[in-house]
Amino acid sequence: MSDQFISIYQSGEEQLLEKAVKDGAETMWDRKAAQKTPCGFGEKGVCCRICAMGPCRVSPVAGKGAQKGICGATADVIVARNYARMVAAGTAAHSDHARDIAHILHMASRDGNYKVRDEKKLMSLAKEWGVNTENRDIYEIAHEVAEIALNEFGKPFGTLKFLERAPELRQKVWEDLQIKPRAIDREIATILHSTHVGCTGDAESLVHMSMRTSLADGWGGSMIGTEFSDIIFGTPVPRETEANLGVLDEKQVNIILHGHEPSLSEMIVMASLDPEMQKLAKEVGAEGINLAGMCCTGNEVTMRHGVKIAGNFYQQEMAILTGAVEAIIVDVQCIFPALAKLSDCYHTKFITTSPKAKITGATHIEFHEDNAMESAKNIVKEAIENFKNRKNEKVFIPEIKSNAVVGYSVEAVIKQLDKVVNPHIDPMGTVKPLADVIKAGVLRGAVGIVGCNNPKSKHDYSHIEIMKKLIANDVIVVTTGCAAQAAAKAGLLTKDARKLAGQGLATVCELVDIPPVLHMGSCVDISRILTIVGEVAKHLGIDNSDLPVAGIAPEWMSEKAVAIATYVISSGIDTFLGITPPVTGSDEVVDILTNRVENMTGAKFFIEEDPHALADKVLGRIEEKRQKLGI
Ligand code: CUV
Ligand code: SF4
Repeated sequence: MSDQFISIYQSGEEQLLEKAVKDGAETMWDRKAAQKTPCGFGEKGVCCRICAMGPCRVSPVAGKGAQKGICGATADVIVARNYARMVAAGTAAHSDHARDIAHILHMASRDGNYKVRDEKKLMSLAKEWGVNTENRDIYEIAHEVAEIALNEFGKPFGTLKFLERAPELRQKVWEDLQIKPRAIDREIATILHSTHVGCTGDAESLVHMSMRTSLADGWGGSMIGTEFSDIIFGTPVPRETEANLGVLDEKQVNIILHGHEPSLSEMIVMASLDPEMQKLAKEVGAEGINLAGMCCTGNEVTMRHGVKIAGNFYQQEMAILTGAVEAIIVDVQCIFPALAKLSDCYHTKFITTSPKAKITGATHIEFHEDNAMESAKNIVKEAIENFKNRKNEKVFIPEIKSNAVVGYSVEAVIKQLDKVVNPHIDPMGTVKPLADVIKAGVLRGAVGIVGCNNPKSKHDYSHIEIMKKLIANDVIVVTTGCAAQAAAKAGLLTKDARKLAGQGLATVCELVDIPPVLHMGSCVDISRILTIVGEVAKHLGIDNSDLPVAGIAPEWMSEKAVAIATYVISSGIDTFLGITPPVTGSDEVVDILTNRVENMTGAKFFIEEDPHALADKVLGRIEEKRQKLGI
């Protein structure tokens, strides 16, 4: 195996942590140590502080210790309620992001900062939603489409429009289970209501409601986030980039983009290209402006502009520890509040931009969409002017980075697949070639590997071990979020990585000209994975749950991940978690999630903390599905 593929385990992180000690900087590891043993009640999900009669904590062991909270809620109810609230919070985060993006389309104009970049996608969505497109200005259509999307959040009647994109068999499952989400905000509000003290007191009902709410994320908020970002900023196409902290450049003004919504990061990308800004950078003695992304905003800008990836979730502190970052610009989600104090140890400016995520100790420069370019330039200017404050003796950039190809939207994947279509026999522009190779067994299956980093697991280790094992066994991997960035750093997003693939997958990669692990974007872009799985199922005339596919979140940590995992299950796709969720205090809830839910949705949860055992289980399950399908 070439060094490139193991570099992930020698990424300079140890040196940076040593540097932290020397610089007197505190990191997550110091704080983790200060936490000592995690609270066993919280870990098992049996701590309730929903009302002021409590907090109550009940024993996770039946027949021993307090079995009920003061109101009489059992461990089952408390665990399920806590779980439901995680789903609600995760759905809220993705969907509130989507709402902002829909507002951006609503304000887009021909001469404004935000434009329609993918007219084709807009027109097809307009058609899908019955919007009149004849003899109308493209922006008039855009605004009407945006308004329909905005109404998806609060419409009083009906269910979400994007549900109709799912295979018919899947829609029938949702119909029968009565889990078709109505308005997005309504599902979030309803579950908060139902988990209020003295409301739902039944674990199964809470899981059932969680499924409906989570679908409002996957087939609602997240899908709106993806589709509208594509319309406004362009649908991603494959492009080359580099990943890991080595992308930081000693000679340039380094700006880290961290967070989630492309509305901000896109404008920063534009602002940094502005000749005025470039000139300013030269004036302060830098060779230029070097943008580098982190977390999902990093994914958004890398797949549309090739902006380099500085790292994933766990590396946000590492980036600052290099002492080479002029500014870390954030908007919402997955941002450590610790960055404020950490930045103080260096010259780094920690700039918050969203009224939704202000952080004590940060420099707050509010980003206004209606004045986007101006705002973005002000923020970039702050960073440039900070270059002169850099202390060279405090700079250490680990010289490690890998090449990667990113940007496989569903459209881009289909375009690659067209390479093997004989147009005299088969139609172009479909997923048929993918369905064919899965059916033939050249590919055993397809797996989505997604999610965060978590200090409970060695950084990126589970992501990479699982990916390597799956591709070696002819399972194609698609990836988003911080998992995708782990793959990028490990060199798995290169066409070269094909040599780690089994013979079947390697051949497919060769013919279709793709890496064995495909970068599909940010967390909201898991909706792209739902779309492509659905297209393959439709093509074969079966349901998602019949396909040899699975979802894995090896190192997840956020509530968003719980929402995602739940909508993936509800969409009929098995989900494997590498970190145990706080549900083990209730045998009932564990039984529902890892067993009974299969009778409802055709898919279930698997919890397995050992990455190699997890990969084996995935492979076993894929073969089971193949056998059932008779392929
Ligand atoms: Ni939205 S949710 S740490 S950035 S994947 Fe990364 Fe992805 Fe988890 Fe956050
Ligand atoms: Fe205790 Fe019930 Fe109040 Fe929870 S809702 S804190 S279990 S009394």
